[in-house]
Amino acid sequence: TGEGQALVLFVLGGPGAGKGTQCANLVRDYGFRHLSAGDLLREEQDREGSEFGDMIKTYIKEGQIVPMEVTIQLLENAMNSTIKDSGNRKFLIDGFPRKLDQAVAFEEKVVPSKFTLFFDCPEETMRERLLNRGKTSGRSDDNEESIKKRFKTFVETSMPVVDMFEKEGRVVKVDATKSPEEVYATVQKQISEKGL
Ligand code: UP5
Ligand code: MG
Repeated sequence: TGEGQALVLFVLGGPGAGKGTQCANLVRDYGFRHLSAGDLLREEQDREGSEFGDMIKTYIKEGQIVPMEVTIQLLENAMNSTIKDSGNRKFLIDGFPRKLDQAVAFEEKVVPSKFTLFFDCPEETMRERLLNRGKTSGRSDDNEESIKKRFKTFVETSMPVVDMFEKEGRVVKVDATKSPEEVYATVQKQISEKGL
């Protein structure tokens, strides 16, 4: 199917760091297809007849990580249909991998990433952004209680993925505290140094 030849960037960062916001900029200017693992899971949760709907719902509300078989399958399906429908093989994989074994499995079975774009942001800033978004997002996890759980999972389970890639010299780290425009200017500068 050709996903083995895809160009993949992982886009990681804590809850509310601005992954989705910056991916939209990169789609506009670089022609990537944006695949948010969280969005794919929420779609699957709402899909009529999904056998995983209830399970996904619980995991998301509790800030827990959905078993990777489900997420990887959704990502592969989306990649394959993008390649088939448009020929586009450039992907931003947003919010995945969130656990070390997911990183290993994806890079072995699907395709190695070119590098990881990591949005670095303190919790207090992320918390404010999420609570603010929660006023209108309708997301079941944009509330105080779920946000606390998401932060804990991020620190304990997902940050080790970034640390592993960092040790391998495969992370582009961006300060995500400034305005969206300023953050994007940094992203553009840093990825151009990586040949994009
Ligand atoms: N905003 C953005 N940038 C800003 C800036 N520079 N200055 C001021 N405001 C800024 O942004 C969040 C909010 O902040 C928005 O209102 C935005 O306008 C503003 P956004 O770009 O949406 O941030 P993002 O990092 O994408 O935040 P998101 O909430 O999507 O991150 P999460 O990682 O928490 O959510 P995700 O959807 O990836 O995952 C949700 C859940 O799904 C997980 O907790 C988990 O339960 C499950 N999941 C899995 O199990 N496995 C996966 O592989 C993926 C998800
Ligand atoms: Mg997002």
